[in-house]
Amino acid sequence: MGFNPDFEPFKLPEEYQELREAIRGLAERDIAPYAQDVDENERFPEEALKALNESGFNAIHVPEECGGQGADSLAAVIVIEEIARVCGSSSLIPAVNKLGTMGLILNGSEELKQEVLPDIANGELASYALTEREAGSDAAAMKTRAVREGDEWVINGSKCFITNGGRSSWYTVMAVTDPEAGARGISAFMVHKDDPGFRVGGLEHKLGIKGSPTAELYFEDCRVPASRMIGEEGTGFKTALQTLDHTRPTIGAQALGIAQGAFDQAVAYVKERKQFGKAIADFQNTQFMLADMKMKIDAARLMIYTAASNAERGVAEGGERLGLMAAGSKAFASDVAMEVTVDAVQLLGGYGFTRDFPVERMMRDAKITQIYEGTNQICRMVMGRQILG
Ligand code: COS
Repeated sequence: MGFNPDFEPFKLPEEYQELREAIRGLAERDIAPYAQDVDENERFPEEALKALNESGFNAIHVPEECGGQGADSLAAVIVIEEIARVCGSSSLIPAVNKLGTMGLILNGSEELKQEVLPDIANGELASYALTEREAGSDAAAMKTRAVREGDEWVINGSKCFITNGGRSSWYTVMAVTDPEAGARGISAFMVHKDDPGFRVGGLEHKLGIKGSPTAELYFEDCRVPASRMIGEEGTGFKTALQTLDHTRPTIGAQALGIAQGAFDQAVAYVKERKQFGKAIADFQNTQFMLADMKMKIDAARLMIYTAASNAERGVAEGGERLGLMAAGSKAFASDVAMEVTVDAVQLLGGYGFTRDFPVERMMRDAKITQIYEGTNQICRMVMGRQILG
């Protein structure tokens, strides 16, 4: 079989390359200059939100019929990757907008989509509320309860670790509607920040992604119209897990971007830094470290892009199980991000340990990617179950 130079399965089509150039330019111009300040002051990246909203990169996944751009999963991961390359906190704007709306997009009614999604396309934020204090990896053990009263559902309980909580207008909330039915007794709702009985609690003080608020949510007789349920009663846990099958690659993309950002910083530094009369780039130890970092990043990128493309085909083909690749790409890319950022700090030596260079921030930001949207242990468990059928 002869090599056909026109067949380039591992080269992105031109429109994705152009997208990367556009978002990289925006990220370097409008997001990178504020990343250190956002981290040090633990403040929301307002500049990033403005730039992303103005350019439409805030939520490119929202379908065209709901006022969005209808961009595919591969485009979405490229956007998240490029933002994360300069600021992990800011990359959570498009990533969590997708997480907070994916269940609705997959399983919600047209009316509910029209009620919610135009707001997100127009620059408001969405979040995803699954986790509770006593129900993290074991998400089906949640206690938040929704009871039907006439044309409304009344929700009571609390959620924690909600990314962009307090900044979002819309929340996808999973709650128990039938306590006797286990995972099949959970339903998903869209809750608005102005719904009566909805309250945002305290913020977490974290190791990294300090620009993105992580909040508790309280539901105290919180009333939502019955039309706000996503899909049928009892399908909420499936919606929650299907969502994660689509969005774990987006967290993988965040990890990939953080790794690439740290790698780029390290490459620039070793060419400048001189010790023993030459640039440290001239030492074989440095070259071997960079080679290992590059191999891992390239492998992670292939996995993430494959998982994202797979998710797109899954939608087109009617919801095939996507979990294996989604969980694997997220776990792999986040482990890579941790390893690469630690190595980047090492290559910068004492300077890498200071806040004068961004690699220590990237190292701290990388850690959460091994934990959220399914710890890497849960991701491996999801993979194990699928491998063994
Ligand atoms: N898509 C759709 N449905 C799925 C699914 C998927 N990917 N995975 C499982 N389901 C269904 C199962 O088919 C089962 O439904 P039926 O009883 O109708 O067959 C139901 O969901 C329960 O599945 P299972 O028994 O496997 O649930 P478990 O409680 O054993 O485990 C895990 C589910 C551990 C995979 C899940 O709780 C999980 O992913 N936990 C991590 C949560 C997480 O990622 N949190 C981070 C939140 S975002 S920061």
